[in-house]
Amino acid sequence: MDVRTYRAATMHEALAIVRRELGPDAAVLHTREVRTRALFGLLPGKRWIEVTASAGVNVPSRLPPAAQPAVAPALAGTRAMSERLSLGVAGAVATQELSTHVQSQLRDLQAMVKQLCQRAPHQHRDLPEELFRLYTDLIDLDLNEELAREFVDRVRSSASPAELPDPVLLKARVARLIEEEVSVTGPIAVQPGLRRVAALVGPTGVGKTTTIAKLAANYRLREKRQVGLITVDTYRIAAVEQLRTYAEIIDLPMQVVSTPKEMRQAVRRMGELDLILVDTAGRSPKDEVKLQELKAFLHEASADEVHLVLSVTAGRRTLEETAERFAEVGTTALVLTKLDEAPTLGAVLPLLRRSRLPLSYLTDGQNVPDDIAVAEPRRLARLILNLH
Ligand SMILES: Nc1nc2c(ncn2[C@@H]2O[C@H](COP(=O)(O)OP(=O)(O)OP(=O)(O)O)[C@@H](O)[C@H]2O)c(=O)[nH]1
Ligand SMILES: [Mg+2]
Repeated sequence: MDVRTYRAATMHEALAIVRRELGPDAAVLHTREVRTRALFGLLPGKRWIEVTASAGVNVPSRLPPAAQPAVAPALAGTRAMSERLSLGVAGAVATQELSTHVQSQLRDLQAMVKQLCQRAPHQHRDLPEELFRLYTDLIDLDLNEELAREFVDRVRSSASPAELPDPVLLKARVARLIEEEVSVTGPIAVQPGLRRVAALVGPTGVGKTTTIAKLAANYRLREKRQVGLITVDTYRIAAVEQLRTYAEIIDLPMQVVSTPKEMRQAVRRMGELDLILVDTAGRSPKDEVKLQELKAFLHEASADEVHLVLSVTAGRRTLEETAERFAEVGTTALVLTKLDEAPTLGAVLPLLRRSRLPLSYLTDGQNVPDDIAVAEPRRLARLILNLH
């Protein structure tokens, strides 16, 4: 690569030399000011401008337009004009495309708003102001539209016109409707000598093992029942250890099984106990093979109760679809966990209606054994409506 250095008294002169020697397309790579020394280096000498340039480097020329030869301004002007024009044209095309895109989105939005406006008054135009507010409050609490409207209609048909302006009374009416909507199992019915097998199933991380520990501790320590634990959670060492730790603290027999056959043997070995709690590995509701495997384990356990554990922090749709998928393993009840973490609980109602499962327990914290309660319609209704 041909790199050369030139010196001149001024920048203008230096660049003129560069242009003359290397041509107008030469790239200026570096400029600096240098001083020579006079009188054996004792006196300050002359000031020079040093320019390093090359004709062989493929970088945009840093030569200023002022230093270009006479024809250059005209050419540069034409080039600049054409660049401006092409930029202008491209810009105009881009702007055009953007505005077409924005316009089409605006049209979609307008259509959507129009549709909603047409639908809303049609669906709710008959509602007096107070009931419309109640409806929107229920939607805010994460109830689906269908249930919210149903509750509002039922409140309307039972409330007198004089009662309508009273929001507290309207909420109390909804609370009663929710109570009617919720069915519960009560606590696991444990009787001395009548071995009962209850299994907990559900997606990963929802709180199955923690809930088993809470149940085990309550039945063993508070109700003095003979309780045993079985876990089929063999693929995750930590999960087995988690349950074993609880078993040791509460002083319970525990067995780990890895096949359905071992499950049958384990249950038989615990035949003298009052309650056997079966912990299972978290399963993705989308994994059909794993669900079938789980079903086989539960079958061999002769489970009297299969509690589906769901965390209320999941969205409404996830809750409903998960319950639907787990139905095929024979779920009989629903445990709702992490009530303490969910901002709203309205999604529980469509879940209960769609799954048709009764509620068994509610958990609202990580503390074993305290953060668990037998599900109770009145408490759940108050929690859903934020009535404390
Ligand atoms: N905030 C809150 N955390 C909970 C509750 N129940 C369980 N957890 C926590 O949720 C996490 C997972 O709990 P696990 O009991 O291990 O869940 P799991 O369903 O057995 O998980 P896998 O066995 O991995 O499927 C732990 O940190 C628990 O302490 C609850 O009601 N509220
Ligand atoms: Mg677990």
